[in-house]
Amino acid sequence: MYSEESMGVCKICHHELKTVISFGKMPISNRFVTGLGAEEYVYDLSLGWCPECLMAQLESCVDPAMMFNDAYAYFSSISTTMEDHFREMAEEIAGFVSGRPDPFVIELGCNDGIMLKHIAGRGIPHLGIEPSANVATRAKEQGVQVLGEFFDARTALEIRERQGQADVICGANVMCHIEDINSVFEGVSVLLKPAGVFFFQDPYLPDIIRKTSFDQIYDEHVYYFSGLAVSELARRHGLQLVDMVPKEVHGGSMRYYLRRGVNHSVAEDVAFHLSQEKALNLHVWRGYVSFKEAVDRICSDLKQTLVKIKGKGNRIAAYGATSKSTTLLIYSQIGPDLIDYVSDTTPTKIGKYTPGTHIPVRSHAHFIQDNPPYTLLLAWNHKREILEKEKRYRKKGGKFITFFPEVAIVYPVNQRFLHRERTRE
Ligand code: JHZ
Ligand code: SAH
Ligand code: ZN
Repeated sequence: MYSEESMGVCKICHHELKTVISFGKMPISNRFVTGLGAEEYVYDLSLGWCPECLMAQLESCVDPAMMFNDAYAYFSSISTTMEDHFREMAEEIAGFVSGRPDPFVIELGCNDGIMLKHIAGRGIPHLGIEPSANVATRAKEQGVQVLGEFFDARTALEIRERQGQADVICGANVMCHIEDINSVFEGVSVLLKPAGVFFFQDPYLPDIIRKTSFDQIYDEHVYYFSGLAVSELARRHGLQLVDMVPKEVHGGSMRYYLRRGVNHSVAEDVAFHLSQEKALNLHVWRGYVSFKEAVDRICSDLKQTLVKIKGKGNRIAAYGATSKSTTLLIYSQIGPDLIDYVSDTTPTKIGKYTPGTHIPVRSHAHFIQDNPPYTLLLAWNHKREILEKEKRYRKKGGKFITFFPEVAIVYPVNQRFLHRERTRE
């Protein structure tokens, strides 16, 4: 189901949404531009919140086939942090299925096989569901079994018919991408063995609100989950939220564990996280009213900081041509006049231009050679890994500019200690 006409209505319970923030017209966040003449597809990006089922979500969505296809720009295996993270996830799954008869593991959105290659390597029967053909090919090259489709209730029935039910159904950074999430949950509840586990992780709404990390809001992220909303969604589909485990990746994520049925023992942490979410007022409209103001403050601080630095004749590069920076750059009106280029290690992004803002994407080798005095850290979620990787750049005087929860410049005082200069009084 892809529905421009359902704009402003909750995709889960059909209640009217309340608008949290509108960003205006945006291009497709992962569609890097080859030639500058061509017109880009645009849509209205706005975040809404449903007062009935408590789900934060986009008010209108982009057709999934326009985002996830054979030219998908995001390859998961771009960071060693994520490689480590998914190796651990595979170990947890292997532990869970060990000793079970006929184990079967399904991952939605397996991308380039970053997680499932470890399951395949252990000889555990598995299936990755991955509609983006180019990344799926990479997964297959690593011995992963892949079904090149969009997962929904229909695909679930087809898989069950062919291969039976699964012990584990999981997904990272994919559940929040699927507009028809009711169909996904319906599919999971028929495809999961009665004693199986369904778990998924996505950026956590309370982290987005606390840090004002509004760049997480873009076309691919249809939903912004909280435990409150996930437990309600699970309930509607005969599933139960039994555990919640925070993960540091992607700027603050939450992993949700669900089981079929309703009478499971629930980890104490669930009540803890739900009460924290209520303390942030995420169950009432009050929790969302000041978000736009906080976003606008960061955008204007960031723009002013860059204008000041550029005004003194400095070159400014950016680091990480991320999908999420599309929202940040366009909404803050930061373009090639302020940023000379974005450094990125993804071969298919290099030589192209950022969507909407048209900043050139250059190789990491170019960045090292150019040695710009300032670098805007767009891939802020990989900060630890990148600051470590760029020790030499920093030692030579290179400064990173960060912006969440406020604009700051990371100075290389010495290798182990980071001094942060506040840019606001
Ligand atoms: P990164 C994508 O988001 C899209 P993005 C998607 N919607 C989602 O939810 C998450 O992933 C999972 C580059 N880089 O991870 C590589 C370097 O150049 O923040 C990437 O292009 N050098 C599915 O796009 C980008 O930065 C480095 O050392 O916001 C990082 O993209 C590192 C670590 C990364 O995801
Ligand atoms: N799990 C990986 C990939 C995230 S990128 C990680 O965390 O890094 C999101 C992936 O989900 C993309 O590769 C995209 O093609 C895939 N995807 C999008 N809609 C999907 C759907 N309906 N079913 C399965 N995968 C989907
Ligand atoms: Zn709703």
